Amino acid sequence: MEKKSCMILALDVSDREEALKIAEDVSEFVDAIKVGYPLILATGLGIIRELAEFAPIIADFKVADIPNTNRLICEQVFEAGAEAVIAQGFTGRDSLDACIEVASEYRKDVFVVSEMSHPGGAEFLQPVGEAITRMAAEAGAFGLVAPATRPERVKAIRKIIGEKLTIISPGVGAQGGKASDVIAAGADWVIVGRAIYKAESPREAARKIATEIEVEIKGEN
Ligand code: O7E
Repeated sequence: MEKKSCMILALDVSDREEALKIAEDVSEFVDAIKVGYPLILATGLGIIRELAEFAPIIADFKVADIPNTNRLICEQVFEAGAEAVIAQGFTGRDSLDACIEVASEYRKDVFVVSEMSHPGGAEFLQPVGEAITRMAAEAGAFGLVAPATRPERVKAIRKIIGEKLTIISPGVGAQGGKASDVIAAGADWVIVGRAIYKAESPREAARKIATEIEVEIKGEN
């Protein structure tokens, strides 16, 4: 996945036409589009190939099962045309290994959720987030999913993985995170959903966040 705007669109709408229109409108400002249960359950897995015309697709199924089931899920996801899949880390190393094995067969990537951005993410997952991060690095994942609502946690995860893995970070906008803060904390990409797809002009909203990130990155150099 090429790093240009450092932004990923979370396309959680449930209408096919709306999804395709938003993807086309904002494609200039995003490096990838994340699709998950809301859009795929509503429109079918074929939406991945349709959207791939505009940007690489990350399939957010938060895969969290036994190794054999994880393998079967990942095969479907990559056959459907996704460039990457998102897996949960809490199911353990063997389950994650199954996702990474399938991804490498297809020459695709796996992102692992270490901890989540919502308030409940601090309840059970955060205390084991750093252990999950280390496991994901050892297993050879491409990147981690870390919360934009807690830039200090992004910083801590970056410290553990160094420059070896990437970090994608959801929680910007509707959940209160600020794109420039999370990039400054060490995320490679921010993931933005409602702040773009619910905006009056998704294109203008995406442009604004992309500019904020660009200013932050230029300021660092
Ligand atoms: O709040 P929004 O509308 O900007 O959407 C955020 C998206 O990121 C949404 O699809 C949600 O399911 C996802 N997400 C989080 O918000 N928090 C997390 O901790 C993890 C995810 C996620 O996508 O995990 C895999 C990247």
